[in-house]
Amino acid sequence: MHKAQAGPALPPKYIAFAYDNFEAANALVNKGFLALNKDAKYVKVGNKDILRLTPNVNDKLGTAFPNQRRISLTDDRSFSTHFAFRMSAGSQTPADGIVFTVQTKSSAAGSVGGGIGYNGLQPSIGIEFDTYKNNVGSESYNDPGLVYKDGSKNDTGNFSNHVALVTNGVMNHGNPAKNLYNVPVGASVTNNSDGMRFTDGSMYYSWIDYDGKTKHLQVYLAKGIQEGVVPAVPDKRY
Ligand SMILES: [Ca+2]
Ligand SMILES: [Ca+2]
Repeated sequence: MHKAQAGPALPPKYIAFAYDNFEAANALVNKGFLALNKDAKYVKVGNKDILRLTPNVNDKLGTAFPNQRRISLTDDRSFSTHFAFRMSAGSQTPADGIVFTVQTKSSAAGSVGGGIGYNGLQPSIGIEFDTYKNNVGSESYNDPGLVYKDGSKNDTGNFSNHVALVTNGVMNHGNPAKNLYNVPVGASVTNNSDGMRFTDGSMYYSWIDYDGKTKHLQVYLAKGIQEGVVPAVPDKRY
């Protein structure tokens, strides 16, 4: 952080912030740096204060957005982010997943269900980690079924496990103009061994880098930091 200098204020060239621990005493948290919505809250797990978007209960919704300092992506600006997440399987098909989104609509945005909180959010881009196959009725999104690490498929039920790049909250992967990339991530067969199944209770790490000059967006995903960086979504230009 830089102290303000005397003289006319210049627009910031960059801003950076990091949370290693969502500690309640964290000054940025207490000052409302992040807007937490609906069921999102800080809870303690072990000796860590984490941001829990939703509890493991049906029909919950939680979002968190920077509340005070918006980041403009005009003038070819770039961004880079890294975060860790964990989703736990319950007694039912786990749903619906989480999304990292960059949007300018509202710090209170969010919606419940198969839209993973960002359905129709415009303008926005979203990188979703989707665990539920929504392919019927008003939630016909052409989500892929489950694909295991060895390449075999399980298309029964509503299990899914994919990463996708979506613009303007157009959830249907059958709309290639808005829904730019969609790739199943190899899941483990047993839900708790090798492979990358988002709801196996493991900690997952994602890096998302956007180059404003080349308009390239890269998403990386790893299970367990010691396993290194595994690209899940190849470089995609749009
Ligand atoms: Ca889905
Ligand atoms: Ca999806």
